[in-house]
Amino acid sequence: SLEAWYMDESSEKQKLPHRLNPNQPVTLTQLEQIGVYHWKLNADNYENDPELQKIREEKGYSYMDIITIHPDKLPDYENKVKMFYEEHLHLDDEIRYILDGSSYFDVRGKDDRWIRIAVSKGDLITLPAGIYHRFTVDESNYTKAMRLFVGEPVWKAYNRPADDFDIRKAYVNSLSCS
Ligand code: KMT
Ligand code: NI
Repeated sequence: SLEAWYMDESSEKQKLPHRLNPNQPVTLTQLEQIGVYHWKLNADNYENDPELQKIREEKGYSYMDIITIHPDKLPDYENKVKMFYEEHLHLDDEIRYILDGSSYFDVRGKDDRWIRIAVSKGDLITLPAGIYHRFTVDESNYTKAMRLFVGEPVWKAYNRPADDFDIRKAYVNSLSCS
C-alpha cells in the first residue's frame, strides 16, 4: 500500500531514496503508532469523489487547495524544495492528498531516526501536529497535491528545535502512552 523505510544518515542528494542496505522497511502499523495515517483513493476522480467527501466531512477538512511542485509551475522552485526539506513541525496536522507525481515525506520515528515515506498518485497522508518532519520531491521533480486543513489554514512551520510548544509536548506524550 504505502512504502516506507528507515533512511541512511547521508544528508546529500535529498531526492534520492536513501535506503539502508539491506533495506529496513517500516510498516503501516508502525506509522500509525507515531500518528501517521493513510488512505488510498482514486485520484482520477478527485473532483467528484464520494470517498474523499466522506473523509473530509468526518475529519472536518473544510479547506483545500492544490499545489503543483514542478520547476515550470512553482515560482522559486529550487529554494522552495530546499525549504520544504528543513526539519520542522506545525501546530496542526499536515494533510496531503497526492493527485499526480510522486515524492517523499520524512518523519522522525520513536527513536528519532528518519523514516522516509514514498507517496504517489492516490495517497492521502496525514502527519500529526507536533511531529518533526520534512518533504522532498524525488528525482521526477513533480508532485501535484491537494492540501487539506481543518478550518482556516495555518502554514507556519517551526524548524527544529521546537520542543517547548505544548503541541510538541502532547505529541511526545502520546508516544510514550502507546
Ligand atoms: C509542505 O508542507 O512541506 C508542503 O506543502 C510541501 C508540498 S505538499 C506535497
Ligand atoms: Ni510540514
